[in-house]
Amino acid sequence: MRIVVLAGGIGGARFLRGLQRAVPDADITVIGNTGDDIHLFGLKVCPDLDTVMYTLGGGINEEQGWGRTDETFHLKEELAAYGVGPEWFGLGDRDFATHIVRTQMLSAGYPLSAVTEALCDRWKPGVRLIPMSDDRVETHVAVEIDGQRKVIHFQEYWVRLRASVPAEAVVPVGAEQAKPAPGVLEALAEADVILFPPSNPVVSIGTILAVPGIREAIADAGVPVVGLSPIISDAPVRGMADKVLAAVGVESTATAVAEHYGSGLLDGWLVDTVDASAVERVEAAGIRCRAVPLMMSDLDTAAQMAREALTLAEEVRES
Ligand code: FO1
Repeated sequence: MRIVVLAGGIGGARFLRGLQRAVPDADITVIGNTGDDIHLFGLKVCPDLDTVMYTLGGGINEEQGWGRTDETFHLKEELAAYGVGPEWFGLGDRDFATHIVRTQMLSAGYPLSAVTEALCDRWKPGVRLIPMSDDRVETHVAVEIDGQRKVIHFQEYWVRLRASVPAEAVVPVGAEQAKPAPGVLEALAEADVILFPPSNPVVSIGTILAVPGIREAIADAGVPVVGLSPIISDAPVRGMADKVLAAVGVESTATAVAEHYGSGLLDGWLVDTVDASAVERVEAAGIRCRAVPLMMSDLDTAAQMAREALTLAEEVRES
């Protein structure tokens, strides 16, 4: 079975681990979000691609869900000693190696998709990880701080500010001019099922859908598209998705997120059992809906969630 998954960071990566456990023989292609990318110390950092690569490759810092395990921060300390910032983004020594190799290859002219493939040669994540685009896309957030309106990089909003101020607007800068990376449209056209894991619907999956051609390819794929709600009982399971949902005028509920994606895109939607009352309204929106446990607390629950999503996809296919 050929499965294509649009993935952001931590939630997407943990779901993918469950999916691999649920269908070990499946051919899984991951279209990774690159809107979180940030240039620091002359290096290109790709947080969502690295979170998928490290999580499935066995190098992730499990508690954090990002960065490497067994990290040290000598480089970070030395940079700070020179007064070279920013200090609010925690890059570890082992993680730096990934960004140095990536930046070296990009400087040599390799596209991000080729670089990602080369990095995955080491990590062997067991999926094909393709960035949504080889073109630069960086999500910026408009905020008002001390009465002054300014636009900051998503990572500064997310990590330095901890999303503590409302996001007035969230803009994937460069998305309109970006092209899907090689293999993205082909994978979508050949997929037997397409999944939206519980990643951030705005800054992760929304950013991938903002690359011209990708939303259309999914809508036209003619195969079941099934998503899993990242919102459980009106709150994001992790992260601060509600902060950016508000910026795009979507309330933080499982139903609202399904309606935000729309029945033109989604055929099926899984909500948590506590949101069982949402099923009727989601189905009224033309999207098949099931209430199943979505609190992805460990590998077994992630695997069960994946099985539920694939079961719903088959129900959709037969209907
Ligand atoms: N998230 C944080 O909350 N604090 C950090 O210091 C931090 C550093 C970091 C370094 C590399 C990397 O790949 C990811 C990192 N993240 C950090 C996570 C990052 O902000 C992700 O983009 C978000 O978690 C959303 O996916």
